[in-house]
Parts: sequence; C-alpha cells; structure tokens
Amino acid sequence: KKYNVAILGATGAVGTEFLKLIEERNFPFAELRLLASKRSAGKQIEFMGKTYTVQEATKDSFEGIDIALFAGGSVSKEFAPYAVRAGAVVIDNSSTFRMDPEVPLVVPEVNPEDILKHKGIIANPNCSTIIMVMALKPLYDLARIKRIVVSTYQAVSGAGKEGIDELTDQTKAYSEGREMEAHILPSASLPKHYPIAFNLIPQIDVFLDNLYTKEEMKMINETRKIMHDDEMRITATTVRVPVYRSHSESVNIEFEHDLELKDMAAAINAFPGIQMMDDPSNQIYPMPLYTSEKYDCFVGRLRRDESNPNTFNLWVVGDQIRKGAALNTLQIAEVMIKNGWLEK
Ligand code: 11C
Repeated sequence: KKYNVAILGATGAVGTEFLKLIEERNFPFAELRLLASKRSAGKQIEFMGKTYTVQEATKDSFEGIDIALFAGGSVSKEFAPYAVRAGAVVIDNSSTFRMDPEVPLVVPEVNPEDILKHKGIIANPNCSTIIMVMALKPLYDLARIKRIVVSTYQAVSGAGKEGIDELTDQTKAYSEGREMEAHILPSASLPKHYPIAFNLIPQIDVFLDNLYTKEEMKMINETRKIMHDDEMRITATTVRVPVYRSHSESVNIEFEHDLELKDMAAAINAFPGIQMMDDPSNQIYPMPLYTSEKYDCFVGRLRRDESNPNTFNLWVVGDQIRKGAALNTLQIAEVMIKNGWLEK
C-alpha cells in the first residue's frame, strides 16, 4: 500500500532532509504534496525524476492526505488542526505539542507503543533530546537512572539554513579580515546576536524565569516524558558551537546500582540506531564531522565517574537533522505502516 504524504516546510533544512530520506528509504508514497509559506510557494523542486511545485500551505492543503510531515516552526500550531480534520496523521517536528498530555512524544526505538495513544498528532522530540535518549534507553534497561548532568555542543544547522549560511559568511569574512555580521544566533527573535565562527554561544533559544534556556528545559521535560520517569533528575547546559552538522553531548549518568563498562557497551551495541565508537588506545571516539549524514548515533568516552558511586560519563554524537529531526519523524510513520496503525 502507498500513502498520500504532505510535507509542511518542504524547502527548509528539515524539509529537504525529508525528501532525501523518502528516496533513500524507499518510503511508500503515492502522492507527495510539498507545502511551505507564501515566501517559498512557487519554487520548483526536482525529486525522483519529477518536478514538484511548492504550494502555499492553506487550511485546505491536507484534503486526501494520509501522513502530514511537519518540519517544525510556528506554522505547526496553525495547520495541525486542519490536517487532523482532513483525516491525516500529523507527525510534527515543532515544540508546539510535545508536552501536551494528549500528544505522544516518540522516539521509535524507545517508546513506539506511545504512538497508539495518538489523537491525530504525534510529536517528534527536540533534536538534542532524541540523541541523548538514544544513549540513555539501553542503559536505563540495565539500571534505573537517578540523575543526569548533560552539556551539549550543538551544530548551527539546528538553527536551520540561516544558521548554516551565517557560519559560512562569518568564516569567510574573518579570513578576509572583514567584520563578522551576526543576525541569527543565538536566536533570530532576540535583540542581540553574536558571531558563531571561532566562538561558542552558551544560549540556545530564549531564557526562562528559572535562568535556564528553553532548549535546556526541553531536554529535561521531554526526556522524562519519553522515558516515562518523572523522578529522573536532569540538569542541562546547551551550547552552540561552530560545527555545521551533528550535535554532540557530554552526559554524566548516575544509576540506582553499579554497572560494568562492558555490559553498558554491549547494551548500547545491541540497541537499534546507536553504536559504540570507543577505543581510547587508538584515539577512536565519535566526532560531528564523521557522524553526519548517518542514521545511527554514536557513543564514545564511556568511563566511570570516579568522583561519585554508580555514576558514568559518556559522549554521544548524532546527526541532528537526520536522527534528531527528519529521520525520527519518518521512522514514526514507518513504524505505523509496519504495524498497520495507519489503517482507519
Ligand atoms: C537547535 N534544538 O539545535 C534546536 C533546534 O524544538 O525542535 C530544534 C528546536 C526544536 O537549535
């Protein structure tokens, strides 16, 4: 069986990745409707030997659609109700519905059964959350996790195409002795912007009343929801780094009881979508330059935290546009198809 698929936000970084993955993974689509804002409407996209014209998203755009893949952003809130009303299942990559108790928040390797509770919308978690949870779940199955301290090193493509362009333009300007212009990071909506080239920015998204950023609170709240454990104590610091693609995370994990390193590594290797890349004697560890465009996430630097009992450190890296966004979204649709969960 083939499905009618709409992509909302077809021209952005995540939308473009949806198309690549649909082709690569041979996703069973019949009709493909590419939707975007008025600004991008009319753009022509060559895909699998056909030319598609991007249409402006309207409330009537989802008639006859089975699966609506939303790339993210504020448009999700506006269009999700129309898509659901038209009978489509919306798999949404924005933060709009993630913490809604009525909406499942899903990483297919971790909590696929949550999909069954959907009422039309399924949320795709934040990219840094997905990458961390992929490393946590196989370990959590060995021993309950009590506390997590995470620091992230997030690529500029997390901020979309504009983030990528800004790093390129600033690098060029710097090497030519010109002043670096900054308009996007840490967040386009904020009054102040800083260059990311040759810099680090310890702010992703806006600050909240508790002095954490929104990105940090997403990692905390979404991880608890996906893992079904509100007792898990988590603290996060999220940092933008001058890397194009793949988020990296340093994670300190305290377990309820002690574990053996070899059992932890074996559990990670046995889990789908993640693997160990960890051989200190040969300087082997995951790095964003080499994990990009891959499906899997990679774990290295696994070691005991010698300052605290039952506690370990690890370094996890994953392509945040793939597993952190487009791939995870598409995998949710694939799981639904495989299990017959799309049939009405
Ligand atoms: C970043 N994690 O790297 C963000 C982008 O909630 O889906 C994704 C924001 C989100 O900037």
